[in-house]
Amino acid sequence: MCSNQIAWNMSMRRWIGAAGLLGAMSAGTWPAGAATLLDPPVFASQNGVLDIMMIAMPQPIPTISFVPPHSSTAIHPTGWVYQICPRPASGLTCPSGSTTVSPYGGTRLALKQGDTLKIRFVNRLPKLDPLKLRHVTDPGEANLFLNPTNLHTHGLLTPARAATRSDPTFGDFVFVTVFNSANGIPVPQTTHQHGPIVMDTVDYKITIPSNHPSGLFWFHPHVHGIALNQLVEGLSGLITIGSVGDNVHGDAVNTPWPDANVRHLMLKEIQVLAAGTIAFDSGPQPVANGEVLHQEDPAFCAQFPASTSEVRQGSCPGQDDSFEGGNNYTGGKWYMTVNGQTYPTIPITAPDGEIWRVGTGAGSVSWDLQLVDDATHQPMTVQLIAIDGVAVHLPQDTPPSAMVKMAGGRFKTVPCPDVPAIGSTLPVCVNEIVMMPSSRVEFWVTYRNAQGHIVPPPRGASATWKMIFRCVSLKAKLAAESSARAASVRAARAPKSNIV
Ligand SMILES: [Cu+2]
Repeated sequence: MCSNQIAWNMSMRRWIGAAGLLGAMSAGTWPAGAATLLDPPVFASQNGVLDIMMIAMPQPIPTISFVPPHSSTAIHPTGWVYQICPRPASGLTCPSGSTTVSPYGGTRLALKQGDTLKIRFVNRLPKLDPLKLRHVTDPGEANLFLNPTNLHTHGLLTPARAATRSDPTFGDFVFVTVFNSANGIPVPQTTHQHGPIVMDTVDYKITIPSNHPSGLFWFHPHVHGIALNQLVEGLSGLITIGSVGDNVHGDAVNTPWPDANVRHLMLKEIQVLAAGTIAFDSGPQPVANGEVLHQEDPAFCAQFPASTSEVRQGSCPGQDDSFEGGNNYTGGKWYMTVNGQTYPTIPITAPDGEIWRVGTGAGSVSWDLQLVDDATHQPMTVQLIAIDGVAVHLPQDTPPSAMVKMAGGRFKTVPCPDVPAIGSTLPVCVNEIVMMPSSRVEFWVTYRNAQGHIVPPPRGASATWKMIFRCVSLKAKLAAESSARAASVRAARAPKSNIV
């Protein structure tokens, strides 16, 4: 997958302390044409308040250029994005101009302990073809094709508060559904209607407790039956509370890790179709070139490249799965992006390396990630900083087996050479990270050799962030042995949506 080209070219300084110091950077080298990764745009609280308008709406994705079969014209598929602008803004629209953003890759809401997050939330999502939706025939779900949505702040320790007569705002209340009146009026359902229905807009007011842990969180829609579709169209973003430096200190003089050496990476994935006929729950339906398959299919791509010439840099080609009773996705593409960018370059310029805070807005994909040294083809060791918004803080007598167990087997823990325990905390290093839907992981990236030692990087050193495979079968093994070392998309046959 998630193929990010990373280029190092630096010389080593003496490393000190838990998070360490690493050498100075000179000009990096990476392939021409690979765009440099940009951090998501940020809306930060001021004087204890972040007050924004957030509009869920369709928009072409400029960073994805899909060329259909027998065509030379690229299509920018239409995803669904959160357009965000500061309030007060008049009405239910954001002004055009630089204060309004609507990135497919996601926006970061930067909050502090004690803040109040105020969001005027607006639904301008398109009406959908009910024949292309799952669950629309389930009891109480006949309105799903009108594309109702809402907002959930995943991981925040905040009450699920409903509106009252005296306070019409909602807290993080996933039972309210917001309909776009342009799509028609929802028909009353006799069952499975769990919360209030509102038209077009709702005001959220979410208070961050003054003792809330610092960490990485995210936001996404939470209307049951259609949250998967909205996620894979692009509706998600990041939330940070406090700073990395609240938990991580970088050196012997114990200064907090600087925000300047922190990256935020949002992993998203989207399936784009070539024109043809696709079987949905309702039966076969025609689809157009560039149409997004938001009723996502884990079998869209073959798990392994068909040959060594199939280079999977930020996408994998649709497969003909009809021989297994599935669909023929030939000509389509499953894009795996970082901050909305396909196969970006990440130049590491900070002398101390960087902390990467990674979130996933995937609908059903589990990302199995390794940072692979391009020279040795070995996975590089990184130091784990936080998991799912919780800082890693283990007593010094914790055995490695316990670490693996506590992390639910999602990491491959490896020795952490050159890293002394600081205080009572044991450093944890890994060289493989599995991110299931909704998970977050934060780790420290610096140049380490094949034995995991922090060493001066060779001139022009680079690594590629890859999605690797875990399935062991004869077919898989043969394919793996013959596969190219290039970055690759491993579209695992992951379980269906697991969004909480
Ligand atoms: Cu969630």
